[in-house]
Amino acid sequence: MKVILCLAFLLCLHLGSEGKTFTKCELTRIFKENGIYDRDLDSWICLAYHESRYNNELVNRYTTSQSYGIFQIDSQLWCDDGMTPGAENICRMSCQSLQDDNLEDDIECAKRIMISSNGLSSWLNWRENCMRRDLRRFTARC
Ligand SMILES: [Ca+2]
Repeated sequence: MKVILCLAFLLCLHLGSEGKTFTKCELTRIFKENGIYDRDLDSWICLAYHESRYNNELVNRYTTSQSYGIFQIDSQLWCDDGMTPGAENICRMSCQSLQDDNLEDDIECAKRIMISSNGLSSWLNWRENCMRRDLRRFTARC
């Protein structure tokens, strides 16, 4: 009995810590619905893949801030997580909203980041893994 309880507890812990992981085809559909042009879809999917492996609950902690969600948006500038000193919250949203299943606000914030800086090049992961590469596989068969 103890063993079963223990296993159930571990399973709950495991399930509790696991975010929603989208498929590339789900993301393709959601990005289209939120105004991403067809020609940009593979770039956006590549970005989401290299930032979070499509997992919207991913949080990475750094010395002074955290990054959240599918695009790993940083709390220093873009969202408010209540624990980042001097946060600017330019997207006017809570960072926790970057971890739910509704990606509309995540996409709006990502667009804002692109407009205010260097487009998709604002993300180091995009420059290192997506820029000037053949990205067709990211939207293939979707
Ligand atoms: Ca959201």
